[in-house]
Amino acid sequence: AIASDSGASAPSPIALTNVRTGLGADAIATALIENLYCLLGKLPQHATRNDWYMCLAYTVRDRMMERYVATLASITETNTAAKAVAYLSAEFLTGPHLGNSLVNLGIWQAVEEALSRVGQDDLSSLLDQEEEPGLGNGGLGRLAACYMDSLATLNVPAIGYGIRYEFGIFDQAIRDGWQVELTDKWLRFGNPWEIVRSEITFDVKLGGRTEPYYDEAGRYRMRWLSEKVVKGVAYDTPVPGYRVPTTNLLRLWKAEAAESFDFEAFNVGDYYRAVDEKIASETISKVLYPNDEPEAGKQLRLAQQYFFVSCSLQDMIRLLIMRGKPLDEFHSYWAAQLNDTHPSIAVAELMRLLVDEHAMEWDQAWAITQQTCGYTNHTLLAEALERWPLPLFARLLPRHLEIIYEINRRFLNDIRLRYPGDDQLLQRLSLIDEAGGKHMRMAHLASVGSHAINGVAALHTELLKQTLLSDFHRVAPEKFFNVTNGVTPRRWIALSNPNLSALITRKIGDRWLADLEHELEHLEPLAIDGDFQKEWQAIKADNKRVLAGLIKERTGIIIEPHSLFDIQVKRLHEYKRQHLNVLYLVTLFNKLRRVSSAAEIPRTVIFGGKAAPGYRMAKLIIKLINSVAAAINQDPVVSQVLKVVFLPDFNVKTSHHVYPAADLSEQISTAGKEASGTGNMKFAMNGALTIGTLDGANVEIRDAVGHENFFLFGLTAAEVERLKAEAYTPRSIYDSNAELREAIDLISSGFFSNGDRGLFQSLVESLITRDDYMLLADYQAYVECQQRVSQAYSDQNAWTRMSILNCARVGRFSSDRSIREYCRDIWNVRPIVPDER
Ligand code: F58
Repeated sequence: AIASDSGASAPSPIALTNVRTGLGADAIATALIENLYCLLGKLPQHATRNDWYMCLAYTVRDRMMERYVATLASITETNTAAKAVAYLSAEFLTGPHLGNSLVNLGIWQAVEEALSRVGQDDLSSLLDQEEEPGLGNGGLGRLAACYMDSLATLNVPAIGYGIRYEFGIFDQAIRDGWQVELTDKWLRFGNPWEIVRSEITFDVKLGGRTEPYYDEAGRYRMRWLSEKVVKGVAYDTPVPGYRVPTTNLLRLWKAEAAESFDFEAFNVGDYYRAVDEKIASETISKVLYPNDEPEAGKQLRLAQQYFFVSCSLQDMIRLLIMRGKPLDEFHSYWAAQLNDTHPSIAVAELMRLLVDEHAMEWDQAWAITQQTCGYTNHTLLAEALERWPLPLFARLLPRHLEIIYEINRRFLNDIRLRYPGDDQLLQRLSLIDEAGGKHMRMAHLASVGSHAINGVAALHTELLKQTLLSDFHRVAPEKFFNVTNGVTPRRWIALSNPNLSALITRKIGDRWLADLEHELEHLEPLAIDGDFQKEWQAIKADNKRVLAGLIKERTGIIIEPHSLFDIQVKRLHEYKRQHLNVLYLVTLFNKLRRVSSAAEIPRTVIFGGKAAPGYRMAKLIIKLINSVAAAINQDPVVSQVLKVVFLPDFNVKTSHHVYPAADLSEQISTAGKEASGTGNMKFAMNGALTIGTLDGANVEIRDAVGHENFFLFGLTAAEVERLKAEAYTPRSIYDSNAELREAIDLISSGFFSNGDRGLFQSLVESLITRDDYMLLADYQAYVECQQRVSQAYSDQNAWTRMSILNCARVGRFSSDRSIREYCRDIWNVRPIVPDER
C-alpha cells in the first residue's frame, strides 16, 4: 500500500512530484521510510523518536523544494522583472518549523495518516522533538519571522538575510527564584531545515587601513588594505507561504576562516596560527547578544553586523548580475529593509561596494543607496540607541569611517544651505556625536541613507517624529511613514490554537487565514449567539487545562483551570513594568489575608520572560516575582483564590500554549515606552481581553475592539512627560496611599525574603526615590482597573461576548496587512503571482 500514491496525477516531465514529493498520505509514508533508511541509516524498528522527527522534517522539506526552486528562479533568472525584498535583520526568531510547514503546505492530516501507517501515532510528540532556533531576543526578531511568513503568503519574492548564530538566546532556568542562563545548543542534533550552500560564500574584510591610488583610467581612488578576512557561508531555510506557490528563503551567514589565511600559515609551518585564525573567525557568528541595552565597546557586535550586511549586499549584487541586469538598476530589483539600526552599516557598505569595488560615481551610488534602503525604528529609549565609539569604529571599519564622513559632509552642506546659520541643527543632525568621546550615531546613518523611515505603531511614529527624529522629520518629512506591526495568524491562531481555528472555519469558512483583515469580522454576529459562546468557552477551558498541565510539569505548581488566567509574558524590563503587576499582587495578598476571600474571583497570575544577563534590576524583578509567588501559593487561605506562577524559559515553543489559554493579557508599559508590542496582538487574536495603558499598538487594538471591550488605565504619554517635567515625586504617592505603602513596606520588611531586608532594597529605593517608569503614578488606577476586570469576569456570558469581539475585530493586526503596507508605501514591490484576494 505504501508504494502507490492514490491521489497522484500524471507525472510531471522531470518527475519532481508523486512518490518522491507527493502530498498525499501514501507518498509521505513511502518517503518517511525511505528517508529514515537513506538519510538516517535506520530501519523503523530501530528508530528513536528523534529519528522519526528528523525523517519527518526531511520529508516535509523535500515537499517545499519544488516551490522553493521556482521562487528562487524568479529572482535569479534573466528576463523576469520582479523586484524582490531583502529583509536585513540581525535576528529571526522563527520558532519551530515543522508544525508551521504542515499548516502552510496544508498537509497536516496527510502527515498524521502517513505516520499512523508507519506505526507512529503521535505527531504531537514529534513536534515536541524540535529544538527551536532561538535566533532572536524578543519582539523584533519575532516580527522578522512573521514578516517572512507574510511575504511568502502574499507571493512577494523575498530573502531574509541574517546570522546563523551557533548559540541563540540563552535557555533560562530558575534556581532558588533567580534566573540562571544556560547555553542554547540548538544545533546539537543537527538542523534538518537548513541547506548549506557551500558554493555561496563571500569574503568580508576587517580592520587595517586605507590607501589612495590611481586606477588605469587615472582616477583617484581608495582601497582598503584589511588586517584580516573572514568568509561567510550561506545556510538557507525555506519559508513556505500559506497554501501558495511561493516559498521564499531565509539566508543566514556562518563565519568561517578564509582559506587564504590557513593556507598561508600552513605553508610557513605555523599550523597552530592557522587553527587560531579559524577559531577567531568563527567567533563572529558564535553567539547572539542577549542585551536589551546594547553596550558600546562591544567590537564583536559591530563585527557581526558588518559581517552579515556585507555578505548579504554582495549576494544581492551577485544575484542582480546573474539576472543580467546592470548595477545602476540595483534599486529597481532590490528593496532592502533595515530592521532597526543593527544592519544600518549597509548604507556605508553599499556605497563602498558601488564606488570602491565597482567604480561607480558617488552621486549615482548615493541615489541607488537611498532608493534601495528603508529603515524601521523599534525603540525610542535613549539607552537602546546604537552609538559606536569612533576609535572602535575606525579600528574595525576604516574605509567605512571615511565614507560616512563624506556622507555626513555632503548631508550637512545641504542642510547648511537650506537652514543658514543654524549650527545647533547641524550638530543635532550630524552622523557624529561630538559631545564627550565621539560616537557614530547609527540611527542617523540609517535615516540619511534611506528613502523611508517608519515607526511600528501610530503612537510610536508620532513620538518618533516629535522626539527622537524630530530634526530629520523637519528636514525630510516626506520620508516618514507608519506601519503598525502585525503577527501571522498561521502560527498564532491556526498552529497554536487548532480547536479555535476549526471552530472559526466551521462558522465562517476557511478564507480567514489568508485574509484576516476582511474575513475574521464575520465572527462578530456570533458574539451574542449562546451556542457559539458555549463552544468558545469550552475551547478556552481546554486550552487552559493544557497550560495548567504544562505548568505543573515545569514548576510543580497546581493551578485551577477555572480561575481567571491573567498572563504577562515578554522580556523583563523596567519599562514593561512586571513589578507593577507584583505591587498589585502584594496588595491583593494583604487584602485577602484581612478579609474573607469568599467573594474574590479566583485568579492565576502567570509570568514568563527572560532578563538580559547583565540587567540586574530585571533579574531582581524575577526573584521578586518568584518570592511573592512562593508566599502566596503557600498561604492556605490566599492560595484558595490566588496563585502566582513564573513559567521558566518562555520562548516561541512554550508560547504556543500560552496565548490560547489567556483570559487577560497584561500590556502595562509606561505610556510612550513600548514601541508597539506584538504579544498584545497574539493574545487578542486568541480571545484574551487586555488590561493596558495607552502605549504602542494598544491604542489601535483598543480602537479596533471597542473601548468597552478593553480595560484601560494609566497616564497617557503626554501626561507622563508633563509629570516628569513638573518634578515628579513618587515618595509623596507612597506617603499618601496606605495600600501602596503597605505593599511596598511588606517587600522591604523581608517578608518575602526570609527576613532579608536588603534583598529588594534597591528595587524599593528606585521606586520611592526616582520611579523612572511611573509605577507609583499609575498604581491606584491599575488596582481599580483590576477590580473592574474581576467584576467583568464574574459574568461569564458577558466576558465571552467581549472575548469573541476581541478576536473578531483584530483582523487588521495580521502581518499580511503590515506587509501589504510596506509593499505599497515603502518597497514598491508587487506579488509574483497575482493576488486574487
Ligand atoms: C521591540 N524591540 C519593541 N528589540 O520593544 C516592541 O515594542 C516592538 O513591538 C517590537 O520590537 C517589534 O517592532 C525589540 O524587541 C530587541 O529585542 C533588541 C535586540 C537587539 C539588542 C537591543 C534590543
